[in-house]
Amino acid sequence: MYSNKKSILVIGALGQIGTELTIALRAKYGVDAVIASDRHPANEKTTEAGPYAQLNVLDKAALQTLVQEKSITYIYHLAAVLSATGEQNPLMAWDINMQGLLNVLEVAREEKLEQIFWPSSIAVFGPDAPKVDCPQDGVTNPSTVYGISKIAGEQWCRYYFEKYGLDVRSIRYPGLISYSAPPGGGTTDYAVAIFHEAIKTGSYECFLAEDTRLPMLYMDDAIRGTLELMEAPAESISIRTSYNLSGLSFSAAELAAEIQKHKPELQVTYKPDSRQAIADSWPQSIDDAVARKDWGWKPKFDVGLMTEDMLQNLGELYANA
Ligand code: AKB
Repeated sequence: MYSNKKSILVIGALGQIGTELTIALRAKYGVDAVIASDRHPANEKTTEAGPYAQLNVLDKAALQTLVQEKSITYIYHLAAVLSATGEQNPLMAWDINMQGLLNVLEVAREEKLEQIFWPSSIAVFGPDAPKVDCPQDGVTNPSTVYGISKIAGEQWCRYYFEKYGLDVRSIRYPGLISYSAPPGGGTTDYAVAIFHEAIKTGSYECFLAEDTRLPMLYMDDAIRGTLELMEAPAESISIRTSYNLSGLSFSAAELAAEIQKHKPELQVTYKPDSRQAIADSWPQSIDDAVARKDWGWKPKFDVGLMTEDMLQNLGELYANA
């Protein structure tokens, strides 16, 4: 369990998950307890929000100095190259995803940190995995470099736990849907872009086919689940690689129809590109029974609630822009 005093470093704090996780951690543990970091230099927005450090996670010495200077005890390491960008430059993706994680694990071991969070992904599963309700221990064999880096990363997390007792915890996130910060370079990004276009232009050309069904999760649920996992008693954590987590599963056409209930004028066309092959290699839905049993995971948002919340929040953001 968390002690009262903690010093938390979020790596990749300006990304899709990092933006919201940093806010949630600051709301829970205090603004000054959470240092946001990213490879981008500080600006007015980042420094006004709370402590910020420019950090390239590939620079292990800089990471270690920051951890020592700020007496960091917890790291949430979110910086990664996602599936679609990874296929454009596989060796770069491998380097950033693997070396970044290894630097965090090594610094955590050397500095005896209390807890680490690192996200894995449904991309660990490839074409051999069950398509429907893919179980926790389903065969993986990923076909993207992103998936390969995630399955290798999961094994490194387990290794550091078993060999050094490092308390690393992880979730295999499905596609995440949120309105605060855009995703970048993923295959599930269409499910965010379609909301923006529904509000801005009323038309959207989808890069996946209409019957492509993928596992997804609303960001509110993802953040709550992450905090719940990190606060769960260590003895209830039976998975030291990464937990399957499920929330939503819909096809591109089903999502479009849900948005059209509120925005009937929305026109959607489908023009699959290279991301279709990645989507086709992944499961359509995930079985998260182990997370439910171990630490009580339960999503709150169904596709209807998620759609209402996205449209309302994005509508307000665009109205005030
Ligand atoms: C991606 O599409 O690459 C990510 C993921 C499923 O991990 N959103």
